[in-house]
Amino acid sequence: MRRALCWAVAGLPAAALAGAGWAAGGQSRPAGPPAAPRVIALDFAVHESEGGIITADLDGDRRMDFVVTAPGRVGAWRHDGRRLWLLEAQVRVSAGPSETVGLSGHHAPGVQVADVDGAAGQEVLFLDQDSTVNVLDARTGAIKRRVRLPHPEGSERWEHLVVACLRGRGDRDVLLQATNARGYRMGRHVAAYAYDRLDGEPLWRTDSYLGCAHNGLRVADLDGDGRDEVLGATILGPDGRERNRLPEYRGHLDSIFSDDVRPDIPGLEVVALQEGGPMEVFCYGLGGLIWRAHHKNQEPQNAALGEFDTRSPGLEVWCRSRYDTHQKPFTFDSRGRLLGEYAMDDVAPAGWTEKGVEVIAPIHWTGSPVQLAAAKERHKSGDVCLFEPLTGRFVARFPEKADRIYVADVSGDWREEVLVVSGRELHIYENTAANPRPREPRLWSKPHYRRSKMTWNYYSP
Ligand SMILES: [Ca+2]
Ligand SMILES: [Ca+2]
Ligand SMILES: [Ca+2]
Ligand SMILES: [Ca+2]
Repeated sequence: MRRALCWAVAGLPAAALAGAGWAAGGQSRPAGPPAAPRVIALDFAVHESEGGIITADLDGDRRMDFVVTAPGRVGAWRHDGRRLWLLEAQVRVSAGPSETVGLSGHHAPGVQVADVDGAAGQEVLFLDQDSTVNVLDARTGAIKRRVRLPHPEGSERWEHLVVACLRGRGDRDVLLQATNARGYRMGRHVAAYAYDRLDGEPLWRTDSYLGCAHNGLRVADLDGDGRDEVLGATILGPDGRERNRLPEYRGHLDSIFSDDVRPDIPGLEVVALQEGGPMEVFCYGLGGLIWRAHHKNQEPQNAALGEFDTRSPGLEVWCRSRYDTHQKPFTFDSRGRLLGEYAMDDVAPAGWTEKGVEVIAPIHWTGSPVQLAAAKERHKSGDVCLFEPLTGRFVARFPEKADRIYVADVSGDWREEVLVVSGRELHIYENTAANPRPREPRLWSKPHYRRSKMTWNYYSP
């Protein structure tokens, strides 16, 4: 089903609309003409907080498809919008803050897609509310396996599942995470299972993992040895042993990301944001802390890592700031030095909520080396925008009633699209302007991109 939605880009200068050159980091590249989204009809709505969306090739035709979750529902749609399957299941998605109701937190899809059994085709994996790992044939939705696993003492149930490569044999391992059932809930309990021995003993387990307060664990192969590390204030090696722990800090981590922030340092770096204490941003890796920085002790709360300024080596770290209204974003360079700041009120178009932006993700939209950020209006099913993180300049505004926003490369020309779940529809916004660098490798060829896009939630898109 396709439906043309009319465009309105209120409050933007005509030059921006015409793609008449925007400047960031010395680059000048049109943002591309806005286009009506492609619309896919869903069979259920995604409401406040619970459930989300991921993309993966479910049917093996090398085109990216979509899995959407909501309480009691898991559905899969093909690239062209045809429904592949729909399942009624008590998928583990959670409403509200995970520190009171458990993981996997606001907007988390609670589902993974990977080839976990090594046989033909991909599998879809999710936990249900009863600590059972459900494994489906990704193409048909047929249930291949259900294994109920004992959850740790002091926890309510297993709450978060992530597929990882821990033994160097591909995506054949499963990480499970749970919070303590009483008090301020943190996902301290982690167990790793070989997929083919799900009903046996775990590879390892720990009750002392220190992660984020609001989102489930994420993984990335930090040192490039083909095996994933578990990211948090503690970094666990693929064998479950603690490799690193952030130096003493107060409060808790709010969100966490991984990318090659510092190309001069081997491997990937981790960036995490502190709530409490001096409100610092931490950049660290397997070798320990690289830098910690704050800007006037303002809470960073949300961040986007990306190439936002090509004159500044490495990736920049954009921070949104905490303010409930009148946000004041600021950006650090890859060494933790302040690059700039601005007031959201000075850059947002007329009519944009004074509460600012949320669910902010870096996006390769234009195809130039400089990335933009995509976000939605905060605390409402509102509009979606693309903006320059460094300057705050809004490049495009998509009139929407966005309940979820997700950025991923689904069209196949390596650039990324903006996916919006609005009620019972999925809207896909694609840049129809010519791609200036069509030969770039697809982002999915980077393992950490794939991991990142499969382990997102509201706080760590
Ligand atoms: Ca496909
Ligand atoms: Ca590794
Ligand atoms: Ca690096
Ligand atoms: Ca840079």
